[in-house]
Amino acid sequence: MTTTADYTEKIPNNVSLREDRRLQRALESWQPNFLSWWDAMGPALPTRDVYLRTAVNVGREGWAHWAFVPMRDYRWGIFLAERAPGRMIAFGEHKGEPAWDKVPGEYRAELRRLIVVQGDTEPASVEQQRNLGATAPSLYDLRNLFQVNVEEGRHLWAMVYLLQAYFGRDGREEAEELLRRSSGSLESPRILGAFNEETPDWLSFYMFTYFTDRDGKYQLGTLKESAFDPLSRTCEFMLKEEAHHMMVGTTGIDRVVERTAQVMVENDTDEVTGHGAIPLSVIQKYLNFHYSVSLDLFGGETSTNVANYYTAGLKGRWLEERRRDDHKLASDSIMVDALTEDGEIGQTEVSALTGLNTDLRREYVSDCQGGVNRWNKILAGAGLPHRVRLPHVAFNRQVGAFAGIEAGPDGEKLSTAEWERRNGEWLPTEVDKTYVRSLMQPVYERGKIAAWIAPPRNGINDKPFDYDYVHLS
Ligand code: BYC
Repeated sequence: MTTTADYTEKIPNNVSLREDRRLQRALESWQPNFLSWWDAMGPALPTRDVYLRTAVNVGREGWAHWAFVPMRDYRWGIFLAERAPGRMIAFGEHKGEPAWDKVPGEYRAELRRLIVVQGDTEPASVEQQRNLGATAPSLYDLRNLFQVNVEEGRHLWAMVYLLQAYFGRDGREEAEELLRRSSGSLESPRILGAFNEETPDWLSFYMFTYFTDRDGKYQLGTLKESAFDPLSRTCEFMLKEEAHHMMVGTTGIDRVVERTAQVMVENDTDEVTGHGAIPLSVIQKYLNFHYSVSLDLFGGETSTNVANYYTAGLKGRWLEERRRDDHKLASDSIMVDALTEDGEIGQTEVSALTGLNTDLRREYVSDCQGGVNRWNKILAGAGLPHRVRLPHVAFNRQVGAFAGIEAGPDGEKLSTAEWERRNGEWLPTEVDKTYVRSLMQPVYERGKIAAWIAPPRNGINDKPFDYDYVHLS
């Protein structure tokens, strides 16, 4: 296998697709359905072309090509990271055996499920972000949105390739279903909760790309450890693209906080709405929402599903090979968040295997704390005493140990009545959302930026901020 993609093919790929006519035909017959979905559910703003990167190579250097591309002509392709010759399974009951090139019959259903759940999130996010182009704060941000969108589309291709190449007729049916479900639909919603929420404004978009894309980073990181080598190599390459998406979120929130801090200092007030900025209290509420729904994406604190995935070698831990244990965990234990016997928020000891969702979630939480530290540094740098923070893991949860109770951001248990009365202090209210939406006026002029956000420090691919990143039609 070469690392460079074959762009003479209808579907660019580095998986020698032309040597497997059956698969090629199956994917080529899915392609027009993908394009119809893209036309109906992809970015709504009409554009002539956009300055985009396209993956052309999976090697270490120079993997992307940059050019102005009409979005519909983006070359969505299939790329697997290079094969690691002699790769061995690093964990679970098959530890030390050679990685699999095919799907073992006994794990077919579980692997298909993992790939379908992963695949379902990719088009969902494109659907959620469909209308954001209408209110972009700058051409730079508009470009970043579209880059994220086309790459999530490519990540859908990545999962569809696995389904069609390794799961026969079931895989082809699942590939069609991925285009049929849709975010927020009552009849046929996306599989995971966060992917049925709205992304109606750019503050939500930055929070989503910070918190929800970061779940993607950790889930892809565990699938990269998979004994099923094509899944592992697919996820490895997806992670490369994913880094940009998180940069968009991280620096997006940086810039909102920076602008708010500036307005607070200039006017010596916390009340920045009169000055067209987003109050820190509203930023905190958006953070609380996106963080808590993203915690739900890790599944329950204890889960027999995850124990089975691990033991079978399907889904590993974050940086599995750096862990200093036996990589089987059959006799280990872990403390996980739980309701105590008297119904209080506490912890309990469970087997390390059933606690693996918690293990992953903890890695994620400490990564999220990194963002909070950055934003607090911006506030401190502006000379302000205000700080943002992550709410308690029990706050606003719909999945796992705390799904059945209400808790405030400090982890205090609340009655349903108190939660009903007070949740507007912690989660965006209609008033907050309406205010944020009122700020969302498009700025499409080169080098200009909306008043509620600071410009970025750097442009994209060494281009300046005032580059003409997007040509509207
Ligand atoms: N919403 O055994 P449990 C990304 C279900 S993001 C609704 O505790 P498990 C991206 C669960 O399916 C990364 N339902 O869960 C980001 C199970 O149902 P069954 C996406 C939920 O299996 C931004 C039941 O509840 N990738 O890439 O241990 C933009 C009991 O759950 C939810 C993956 O998630 C929920 N939030 O773990 C674009 C990786 N949570 O079996 C892209 C693949 C749980 O009783 N998925 N349920 O019918 C997995 O590894 C696991 O399925 C999960 C759940 C981590 C999601």
